[in-house]
This record gives sequence, C-alpha cells and structure tokens, in this order.
Amino acid sequence: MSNPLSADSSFFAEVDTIPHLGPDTDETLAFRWYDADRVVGDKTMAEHLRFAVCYWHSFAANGLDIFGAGTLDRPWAEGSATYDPSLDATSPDGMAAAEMKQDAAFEFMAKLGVPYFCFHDVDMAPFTGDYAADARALAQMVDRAGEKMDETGLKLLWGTANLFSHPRYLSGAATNPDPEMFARAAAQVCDVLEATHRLDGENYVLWGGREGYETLLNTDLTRETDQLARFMHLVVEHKHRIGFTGTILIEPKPFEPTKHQYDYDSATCHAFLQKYDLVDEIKLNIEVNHATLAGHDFNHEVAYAAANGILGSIDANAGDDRLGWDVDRFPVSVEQMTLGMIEILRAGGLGTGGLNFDAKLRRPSIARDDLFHAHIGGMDTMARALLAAHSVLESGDLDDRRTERYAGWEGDLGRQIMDGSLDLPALRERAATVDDPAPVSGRQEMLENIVARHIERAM
Ligand code: XLS
Ligand code: NI
Ligand code: NI
Repeated sequence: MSNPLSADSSFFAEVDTIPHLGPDTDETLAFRWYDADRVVGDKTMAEHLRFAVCYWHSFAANGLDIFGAGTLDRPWAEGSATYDPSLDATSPDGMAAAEMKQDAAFEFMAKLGVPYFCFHDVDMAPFTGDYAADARALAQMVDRAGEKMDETGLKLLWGTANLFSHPRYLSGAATNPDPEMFARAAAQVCDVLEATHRLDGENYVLWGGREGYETLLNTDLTRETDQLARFMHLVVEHKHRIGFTGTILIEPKPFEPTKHQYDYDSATCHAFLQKYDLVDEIKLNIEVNHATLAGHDFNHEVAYAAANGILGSIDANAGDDRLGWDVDRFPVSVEQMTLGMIEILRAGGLGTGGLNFDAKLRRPSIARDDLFHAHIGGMDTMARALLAAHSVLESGDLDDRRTERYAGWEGDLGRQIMDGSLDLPALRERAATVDDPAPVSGRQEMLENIVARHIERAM
C-alpha cells in the first residue's frame, strides 16, 4: 500500500482552530453556543460537557456500508480498516497508515478544541487478528498517542477493545461457547485496559458487541451470562491490581449486531450487575440511540441509571424517527438533549464520564471538513441543551411542582405507609373513615410548555 501523504502533512490545512463567535454569527466553522470557559451554575461548559471525539467513526471509517464502498475523503484511513487479515501489523506500511491516522486525529481534535477522545484498539493500530503482532503494534501506537497527548493537552475519556469485528467473535467474546475465544478476548482487554491506564484514561468501556444470541435453539443463556459476569470480574480485578482509578462502564444496547443483546437497557444491566455482585464496580455508558432502539427515551435511560447509582457516561448521538437501527447521527435536537441534560444535572453531573460523539457523517457527506461541521453542530446542540436544562432547574419551575405533587408523602399518611407502620388491614380500616381522595392534574402539557420557554430563552 502506498501512502498518498507523508506522515507530517497537515490534513486540515484549510481549517483554523474553531472559534466561539456567539449565536448571531453566520460563520459556519464557528461555535455559536459552545463556549468552553463560560460558567453555567458552578462549572464551566467544558467541565459540564466533557466532550470527546471518537476515533472509530471519525478517523477509522470511510463510509463503507453493506451496500457499497467507502466514499469519504479520508486519505489517512486507507489501509487501516477495522479488521484486515491481509495487513501486516508491524509492516512499515501498516504502521505508517496508523501514524497518519493518528496525526489526522490529533490535528482535528486540537483544532476543534475538545478536551477528550475515545478509541478501540483496532482504531489506533493495524489489526490483523494475529494476537502477538497486534499487541506489539498497539503498544507502539499507544506510546505515540501519549506523546501527542502531551503536545496537545488532549486527554483520554475512555479506551475499549473491539471484541466484535474479528470472525472469531461471531458467537460472542465472553459469551462464546468456546473458552479459547473468551481467553483471546481477555488478552485483548488486558492490553487495552493497561493502555488506557498508561494514557491516564478516565474510564474503560466494555460494549457487549456480540454478547447476545441469534437463536435460543443453540444457546445456553444461563451459562453465557455467567461467563459474561466472570469476564467483568476479571476486568474489575485487574483494574485494582494495576491501580487504575477510572470507572469501568458497560454500554446498554438491545440488539444489533445480535438479535438479542444481554445488556439490553439500563434496567437489564442494573439487574445483571446486582445479580453478579458488580454493582459497586461498574457503571453505564448510555448511548442516546441505543435508548431509542430499546423503546425508551434517552432521558429515561439516564434517569434510571442515576436513580440506581450507575450513571457513568454518555455516547451523544441520535437515531432517526423512521429507521430502527443504530444510525449514529450527530445530535441535532435541542429538545431531546435538554430532557437528557435535565436528568444529568439532577444527578449532579457525569463524574468521570463525558459526552462522547459516537456519531458518524452520512455517507454522502464526503468532504473532509464535514467532520468539523458535524462536531460543531453536535457540540452547539449539547451546549444549548445544557443552558436550557440549567435554566429549567435553576428556576425551580419543574422541581417545585414535582415536590408539590408528592407532598402527601411527607405527611403522616405517606410516612406511615413507607415506614411500615400501616399494614393492609390498617389501610382498609382507614379507607372506611376518610373521604374519597380527589385526583389532581398531571399538567403534562403545561410542563412541556415551560420547558419550551426555557429552551427559547436560554441564552
Ligand atoms: C455500538 C457501540 C460502540 C461502542 C464502543 O453500537 O455504540 O460504538 O460505543 O464499542
Ligand atoms: Ni451505538
Ligand atoms: Ni457507543
């Protein structure tokens, strides 16, 4: 493979660092709402939002889909496909391609002005499936990434291992019927967890890519979920062994690629973590479009995780109202994101987590600078959502009414029910002696109007 560009050329020479010019600007390569140092409540926008660019969609993918070839102008991605057995991981060409990709990524991220990035092992280094060669290549590329991080100030939000592209994982990684596949996946995760630690990553993600099944006719569901839990215990154990203080996250998704994924949604993950005694060790990376696929609203998934102490981080993308698959669009709906941000702020923020753009351009958006437009739009959408959510919560317009709605539970009856001092017969006896209670309005439409007002006015 020949490299069209040398490793030290600029890939985005036509684009300067993206400035914040405010909502009135007509400049398209500028932020209108995201202003890193602007204080919102008790933190800056940068501290609230903790944006991350993902390596895979932005730098490793070229627009290839099941119907056709790559379309995007990504000279650095040539010869660096996610899984390519024809590549020699340590050949000069394979490594040169990975280095070019890394240079493009760091140039892009520095110009965009995000604080974080996320990566899979296979995005960072050539991946051939030959374990020893791949591990060596990854180690080299991780060291090089460390130097780039020092130069640019970029930080790692999370690292993860790709346990779904290689054909050996066609029947799962941790949940594979063959323990040899489990062992291979474990080796990969051991390497990437250590790499994440070396790069001072703030989290480590385990997305259960093919941890699910196609048919129960050949699947021992009990055994497979036991295996999955064993795998997670090994990861947690090793995290403590090496002194990694970041958070381990799993990422709920109901289906795709498998027909039924074991980490279906927040509630399913919570039950799993509790059953296997992992709930104090592992939190959730909630992806907006996965929530949609599971038949939930994004804010539901966040609220459920927060209510159970397992809200970790967010993959900030969006689905499509008419498409039932993981289309990974950049977020454009301020309303959808405001509702999610309300729950994130109510939970006290994301802790070690952040907002990772697990999002990709549409296949016809082939120009290189479309990558900037996509991220600028996503960041402005999330910044407006933050402003609106903060304004809603600061005004008390929702929370005061919510408190009032439950006021009865602070009175004698509510307290006695909850502390167990009234049993069923006691409640029956009481029912005979008091007037029938009158229902009150839930006021949903009025509350929706209130949120709309905050979205309109949040500046
Ligand atoms: C796929 C997932 C994946 C994870 C990282 O649907 O969202 O991109 O975030 O493996
Ligand atoms: Ni996804
Ligand atoms: Ni994701």
